[in-house]
Amino acid sequence: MKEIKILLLYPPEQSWPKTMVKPNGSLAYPYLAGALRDINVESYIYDACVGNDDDSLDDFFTKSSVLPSGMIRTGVSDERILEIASNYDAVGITSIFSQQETQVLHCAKIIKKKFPNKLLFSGGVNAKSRSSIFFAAGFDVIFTSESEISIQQVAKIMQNNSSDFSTVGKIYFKKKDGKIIDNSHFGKIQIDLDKLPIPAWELLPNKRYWEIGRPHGGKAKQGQELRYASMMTSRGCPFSCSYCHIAEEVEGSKSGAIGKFRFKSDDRVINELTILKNKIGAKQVFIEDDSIFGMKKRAIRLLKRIVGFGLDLMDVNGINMIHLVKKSNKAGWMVPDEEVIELLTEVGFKEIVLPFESANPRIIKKWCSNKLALDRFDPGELIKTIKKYKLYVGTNYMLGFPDETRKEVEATVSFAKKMQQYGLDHSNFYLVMPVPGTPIFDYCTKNKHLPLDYNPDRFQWTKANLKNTEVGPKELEKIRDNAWEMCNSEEFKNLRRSWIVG
Ligand code: B12
Ligand code: SF4
Repeated sequence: MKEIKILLLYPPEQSWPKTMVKPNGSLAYPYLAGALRDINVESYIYDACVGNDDDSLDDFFTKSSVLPSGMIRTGVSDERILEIASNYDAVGITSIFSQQETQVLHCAKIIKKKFPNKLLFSGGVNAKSRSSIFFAAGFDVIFTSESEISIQQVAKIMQNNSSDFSTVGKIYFKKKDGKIIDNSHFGKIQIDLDKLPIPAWELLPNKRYWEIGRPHGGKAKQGQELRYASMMTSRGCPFSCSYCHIAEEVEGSKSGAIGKFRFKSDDRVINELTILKNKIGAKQVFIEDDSIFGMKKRAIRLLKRIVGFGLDLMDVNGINMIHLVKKSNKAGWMVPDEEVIELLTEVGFKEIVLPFESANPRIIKKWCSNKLALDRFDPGELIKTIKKYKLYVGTNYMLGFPDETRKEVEATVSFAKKMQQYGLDHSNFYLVMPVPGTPIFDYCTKNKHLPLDYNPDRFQWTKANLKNTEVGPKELEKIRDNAWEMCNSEEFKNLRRSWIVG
């Protein structure tokens, strides 16, 4: 059996001027490295945005360079990436963010050019959706789903000195003759999440992330020591929003049933928390579940245990408003679920962001899974109730759906303005940004709202990309900018501006 070593590389980050660079550090690699560890295959995670102990942050992190696109590149040099890659038999490069694609492809090209015999593979929703571009850049294997099982299979084949991956499901791969084989129609994902490997968090450059101190959300107190880590207690979601990568992923799709809500047992979650606290030395934890309240009672129980654990909850992803309200005596009408809101305060929540998305029930119904439209509850009442518990309340809105009328865009902005009077702390406005792998992306390409040669560098929430819309891109960007200025306090705006670097 051949001994093999696998490098898992986060590429350098690219960002538009006036936005903040935050290192990736997402959970794909800790899970994949955990899967490889479980079959005794050595792997190493290198984040080219922040480097490792042999790289001095002062040499590159604060000295970003400008790319031909006008975006800013933050990370170690190409030469350094090649030096690291030289020690491994295979290199994986994650592509979960479409807006980082250019950096992924660049890394692939330079590595393949220098080391044509190294196996190059990628995964993540963007890689799966843009596989022909990825193969053209030099990738040999693209994983089309959650990959803990399939990466072990690929590694075992490499150990047998073979590159015939025809038995591995949930991948596309390039044969020696250049032919691309699609194996996405078979293969397994993990349904029982307790069987997932324990993430190898220790392989992340945690100390560097903490030193840089740019966690991806939450409110850090002035002077608070940051030692944060991410975890997931569940995968999947009961909803299927048009702009979500798991919305149409069911049994038989290219990724399989990754949209299905699955969760870890309490014991498993406690085990992971223990590792985070004792082995990783984390003090704060981000819960990254897509839909933490997919089962409300379970979520509350778990959140309580997390707080009792001596780790601070930094932020929780995936809270839908439907979980903050409950049925009332009036048929179809929902009222704030004070019990849940109070519990959230007890478990340590400092902030809740309400994803209103749109003030128009038509839009919510058509594009946002009909989650919770304004004709089913009183939003002012919800904000006031949450404020009663002294929580910080932000809101998120989306503007510029492909068929959204001018009147509808204006209605959302006026609604946001009106909500301010209930004591909101901030209002964020995101331009609809259809990304590959989502139903809205397919709709937009089919209906000629997105040109086939669209530019993934522009997949950023302040940039309008859609064509043939009632409100044109330039005007939409202006409406967004004005809405943000109008609906936020000077204090909040100054805080956000102070985050900008580069
Ligand atoms: C956490 C998170 C973040 C964090 C990441 C930091 C952190 N420390 O975790 C932060 C806040 C920075 C973030 C930011 C953004 N995010 Co985000 N984020 C997520 C989230 C919720 C979880 C990611 C994660 O850890 N998943 C868990 C792991 C285990 O799953 P995974 O990443 O899919 O990996 C598996 C497979 O895909 C595959 N795989 C993945 N990579 C690789 C690589 C190889 C080599 C192999 C073999 C396999 C493989 O195997 C993995 C294990 O099973 C996802 C949604 C989701 N559920 O994934 C959105 C998601 C990735 N984010 C998304 C978006 C849109 C954004 C933002 C643009 C939001 C914004 N408006 O700014 C930014 C972009 C940031 C950037 N750098 O460009 C989209 C991306 C869609 C797209 N096509 O681009 C997603 C998919 C959410 C969604 N449903 O739309 N995000
Ligand atoms: S609620 Fe969130 S995770 Fe669930 S389908 Fe909608 S966008 Fe995706």
